[in-house]
Amino acid sequence: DIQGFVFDLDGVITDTARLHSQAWRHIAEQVGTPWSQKLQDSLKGISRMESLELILQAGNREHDFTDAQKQELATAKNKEYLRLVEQLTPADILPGVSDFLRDLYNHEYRMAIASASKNAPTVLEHLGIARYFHNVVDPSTLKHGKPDPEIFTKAAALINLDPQVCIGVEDAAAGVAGINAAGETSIGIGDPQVLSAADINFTSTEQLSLANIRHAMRQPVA
Ligand code: G16
Ligand code: MG
Repeated sequence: DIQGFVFDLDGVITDTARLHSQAWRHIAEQVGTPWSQKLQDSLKGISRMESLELILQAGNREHDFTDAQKQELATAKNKEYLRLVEQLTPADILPGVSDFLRDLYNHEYRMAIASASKNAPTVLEHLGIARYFHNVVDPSTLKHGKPDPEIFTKAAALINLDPQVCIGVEDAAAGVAGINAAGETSIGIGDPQVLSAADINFTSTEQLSLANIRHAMRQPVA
């Protein structure tokens, strides 16, 4: 029986991608590398320093900066990102997510966040939902990013559960792959063709409910 839920943050709980993009765009302008939708999409779920490398590569500028200068650029991006995060409110929670989290909490499921973002705790505070989560994985403690299962394995361990009794919720194919490799049940939010590896597919966060999950699993969740 399912006892816990592990959530990705960006694209599942809220849309932080637009804020990351806004902040990275300024850095791209500053270093003179071109911005494109494709570049923007490639940054989803990728760590801060890896994102910077992709942006520099897009303008063939990856060898033009010292490590110290790259650190400065990443710090500047984060400062801008945090300024944007300050403006987040509960209204920025994706549709259906607040009710679902409250329902899980009332049913005493254990809940954790598995996000590549070091700013996840700050984002949760601004959204007003930090209290629902028993734990947030600190991505700086990880050796591998998604699709490696490490972040999902760690999330289950932090809420004292075996992966087999956890459901992971993701909007990215790499995340779904990580959940599956961790031995958890996966819910993919988004295009079911892109997320065909997921055990359960929902096209929108609005479909997140215990009733829908029970129906999809055809067995009692509680
Ligand atoms: C998120 C975003 C990525 C971002 C990463 C690191 O991942 O999707 O674009 O680069 O976090 O964020 P930070 O610079 O705040 O540490 P996720 O796993 O929540 O989708
Ligand atoms: Mg995501």
